[in-house]
Amino acid sequence: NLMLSWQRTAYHFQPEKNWMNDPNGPLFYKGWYHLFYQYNPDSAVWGNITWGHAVSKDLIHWLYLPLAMVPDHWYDINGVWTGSATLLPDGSVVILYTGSTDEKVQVQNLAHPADPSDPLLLHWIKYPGNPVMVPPPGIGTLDFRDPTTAWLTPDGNWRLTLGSKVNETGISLVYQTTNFTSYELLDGVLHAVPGTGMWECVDFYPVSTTEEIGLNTSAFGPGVKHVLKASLDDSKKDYYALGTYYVENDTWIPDNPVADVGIGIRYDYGKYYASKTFYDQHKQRRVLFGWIGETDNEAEDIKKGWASVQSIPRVVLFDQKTGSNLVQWPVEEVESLRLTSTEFDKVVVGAGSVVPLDVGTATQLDITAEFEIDSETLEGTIEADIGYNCTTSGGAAGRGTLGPFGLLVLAEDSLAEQTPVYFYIAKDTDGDYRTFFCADESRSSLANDVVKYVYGSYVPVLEGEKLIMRLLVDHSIVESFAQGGRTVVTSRVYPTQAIYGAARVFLFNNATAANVTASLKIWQMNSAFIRPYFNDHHI
Ligand code: DQQ
Repeated sequence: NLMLSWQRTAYHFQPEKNWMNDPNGPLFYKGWYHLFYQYNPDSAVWGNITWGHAVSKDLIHWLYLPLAMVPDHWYDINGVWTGSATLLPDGSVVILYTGSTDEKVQVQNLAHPADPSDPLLLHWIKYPGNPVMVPPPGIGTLDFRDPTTAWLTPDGNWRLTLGSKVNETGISLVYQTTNFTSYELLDGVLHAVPGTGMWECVDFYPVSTTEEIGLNTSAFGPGVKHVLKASLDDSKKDYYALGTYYVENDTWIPDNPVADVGIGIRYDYGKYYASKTFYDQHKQRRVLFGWIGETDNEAEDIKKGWASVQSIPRVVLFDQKTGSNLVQWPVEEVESLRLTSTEFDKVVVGAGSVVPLDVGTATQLDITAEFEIDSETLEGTIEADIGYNCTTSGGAAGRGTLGPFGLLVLAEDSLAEQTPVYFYIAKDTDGDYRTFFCADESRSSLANDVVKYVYGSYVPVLEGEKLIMRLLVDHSIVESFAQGGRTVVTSRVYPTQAIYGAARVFLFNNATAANVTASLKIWQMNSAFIRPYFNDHHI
């Protein structure tokens, strides 16, 4: 369908056809990155969930492989749901995943590669003793899912955690094992947060507070904090918090209780859910995948024959500068897609103006931009602007003293369609400035049957720092990173005019009382090869 084919992305992972959701079991094995994913082989809507499978040498170019696991046993006949891979010290791999049984009870199952010498890990064997974990007393049969990668404790036991809830309190249960076939539920919970509801796709991993490297999931000790992430079923948002893991009594305590899991900060303030990290032993980094769903209606997805993309994999690091958040940054391999670039040096964008940036076609771009605001304005007296909030503000069209200003991408010449990504500087009653990073989808499409939000959040800006953003633009998706990845916003948009050769980029400044100066470098991006590994003849 040519009408809808432009919505396909050029360098984001997406299935050839049909429905995809959560990333599952990412790992690096014998020279290949493996990505599994929740997949419906029969339709562009959720259902009949299997594990799709793809491999890559660089996390950007992907080869689709045959389905890794399908619902074919009583313990997963209603779906091979989300799970994780664990790489054991002897180099072998185990997978734990949730099965929805013949009675729709959620249980955890074990699988391992049929041929460990096969770098493609084409065939998987489900353990004959499955399920290996069933809902314990007090836990609902529909509230017990998504096991994490296991970690090794100093006394030689493996532990993993998985999400659940008790009443409206989201919780994470911990199981211990030595052999992956029999498990003991530990007393208490890893963590619980009242009012957050069911925790899906819990992730739990260490980050280094002293070095810019990723850590193996079993790393522990001084200079290490632990991240706990939960995907909130009620709001479909991924929240994380930094804290300390106490292996002795198996609890995790957040650094900042008011910014606890589910009530504090998020990986991404846009369309982004059910994410999962893995430790990439090949490049000593921790890499994050996230599911970017559709925000059009189901009928459109069925018409176009596919649904969802995965985010560009992001490296995750502890932010040593702020000490209170992670930074996320697209894997360096995405830069191999950069083609020609155009630089713009110190472009002055007057209050209330729009400046076109001539880069030719603007559907596949990597943009870095830095902004400076008139220092005179900052010194002057400006009215307090407390309680600014991207979502409830007037979006990019609303005007304040010191913002919004930024970029209009996937914009067409008349600006009838545009996706603004911008900063807004607000002033507190106590005179402090607070910077927000937002994306406004409200004019992203002339179609009226798609969801259009204004997204965003606060972004920490330290003394002396310029305001910087990086945008990955790819036809119907914009991934935006502020201040090196402290705050991230992903926009899923459906332009109807700003497509192919008609898509443009502009600078804009809707502040009433400040000029901004912008310097940018904009690359055209090549398409990635994302195609079947085998032709039909070989399968
Ligand atoms: N998706 C899976 C579940 C998980 C949910 C089912 C999160 O295992 O809780 O497709 O999107």
